[in-house]
Amino acid sequence: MRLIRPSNRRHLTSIASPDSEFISYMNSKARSINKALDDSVPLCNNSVPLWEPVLEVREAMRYTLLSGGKRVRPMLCLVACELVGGQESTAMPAACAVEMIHASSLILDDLPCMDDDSLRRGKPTNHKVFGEKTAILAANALMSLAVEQTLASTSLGVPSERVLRAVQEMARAVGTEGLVAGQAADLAGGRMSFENEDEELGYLEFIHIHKTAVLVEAAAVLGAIMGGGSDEEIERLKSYARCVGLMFQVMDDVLDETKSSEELGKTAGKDLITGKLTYPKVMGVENAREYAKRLNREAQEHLQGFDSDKVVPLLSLADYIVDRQN
Ligand code: GRG
Repeated sequence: MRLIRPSNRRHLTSIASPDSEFISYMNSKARSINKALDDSVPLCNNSVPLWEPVLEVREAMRYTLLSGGKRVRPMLCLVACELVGGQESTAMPAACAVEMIHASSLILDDLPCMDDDSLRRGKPTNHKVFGEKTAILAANALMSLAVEQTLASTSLGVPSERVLRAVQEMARAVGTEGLVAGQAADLAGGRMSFENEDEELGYLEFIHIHKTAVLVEAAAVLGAIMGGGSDEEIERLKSYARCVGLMFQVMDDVLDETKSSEELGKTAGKDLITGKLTYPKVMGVENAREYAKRLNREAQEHLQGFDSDKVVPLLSLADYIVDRQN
């Protein structure tokens, strides 16, 4: 893939709008990711049809996995791998694994006992179509498939130490140092009382880092590990991805408050109704937008030192996230 470095990218810290070349780059990456995801959950085993109840779980897995997400996380994984000198194909199983974890978390998050949502990506949520029991089974099956996929990278010739390190990073991103911690803090957020605004902001940042940024971070780290990046390269990509992940969630909060359900493909304005702790609530919409822009500049600074041409997709990805409309 050849992305021309726009002239305003000469200084890595400059901010530009995502260009059409980047959008077609993203679409082409999304096409390879979608193909790999499609192949990863077949509806039969070696052409033997599955029993009806098992088939239903596989259909529920495919429903969320293949229902048109933006594929930001797997794309980041592939680009990180290429940035450190690896091939896209080397990181594809890990990229799919990260998207499987994301899909699993969306299914669980939408359940009535969690965020209780009925609309996701403009379609009924998983449990609305398949029922709660099947949705929970599908979410768990996606988690275990994520591990299986990553381990299978050894068959592509990736050294087993890299694969084990990737699985360890992935597991950490899901548990009480990652998604689970963020979700638990988020669910309790509305009931918490804080001494002052700083404490409230600290709690909010904890939620967003764990609920969103950690998986974005894992995507970049897994890609860099699979591509054979040095520890220093992995650390720099991790710092970039943490800023991008946090910025992603700040913008998610802003969009929830400023866009319609039709524009978002999910129930808009829900955070306000449920009294959820969000960045616009704590600092106002305009300050939240400014904060996202600051995080974008910080993210781009972490990329200094990498090849200035190869880094363009990551600069554009950060711009895309801060400017996104859904
Ligand atoms: C054990 C996997 C697992 C999770 C348990 C339920 C849970 C803990 C965590 C929920 C985490 C969650 C849903 C965070 C929201 C992150 C977020 C910003 C989602 C929207 O991401 P996009 O915009 O979605 O990338 P698309 O639709 O484009 O894929």
